[in-house]
Amino acid sequence: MLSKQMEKALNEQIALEAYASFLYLSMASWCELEGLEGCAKFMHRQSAEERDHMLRIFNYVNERDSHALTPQIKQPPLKFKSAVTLFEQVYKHEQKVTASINKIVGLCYKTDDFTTLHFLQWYVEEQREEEALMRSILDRINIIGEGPQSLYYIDQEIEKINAAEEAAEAAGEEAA
Ligand code: OFO
Repeated sequence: MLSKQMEKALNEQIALEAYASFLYLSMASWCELEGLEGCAKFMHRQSAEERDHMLRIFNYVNERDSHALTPQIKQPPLKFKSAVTLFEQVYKHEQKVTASINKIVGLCYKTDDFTTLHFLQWYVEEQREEEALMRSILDRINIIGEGPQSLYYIDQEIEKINAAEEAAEAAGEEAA
């Protein structure tokens, strides 16, 4: 069984991952309305991934004979100033998630919960990858520059990332 403190921390993490899933879904919707098909597809995939992150923790908490709680989700923003501000917000949110995971890792050491520590290693690696991906997207956007004409090129760049991720997923499935 998890300690009460760990159960609470993991339930808060469930809520954070769930919020990320809804935030990215809202971003996907906005991108679709703006005609940014590549960005919309990207955000839909991110949203689905975050739901998966939430469920992994959810199932882990119950598996440890503790109580996983379905979180209340606050309303995410519905509109975004630009593609740049949207990706800046994603990056900022991912940094927040990383900080929260690191805090729980710290709690694992403090309470000698090495089972949860082992479980969280996947998240530590995932956050490193996510932050690096978002930083590379922001770098590309900065190189292209802002403005209405740039949007087409930004969307094309995100489409390239979508294609690479789909190819990686397909390769993973073949190997399995
Ligand atoms: Fe699950 O927070 Fe992003 O990856």
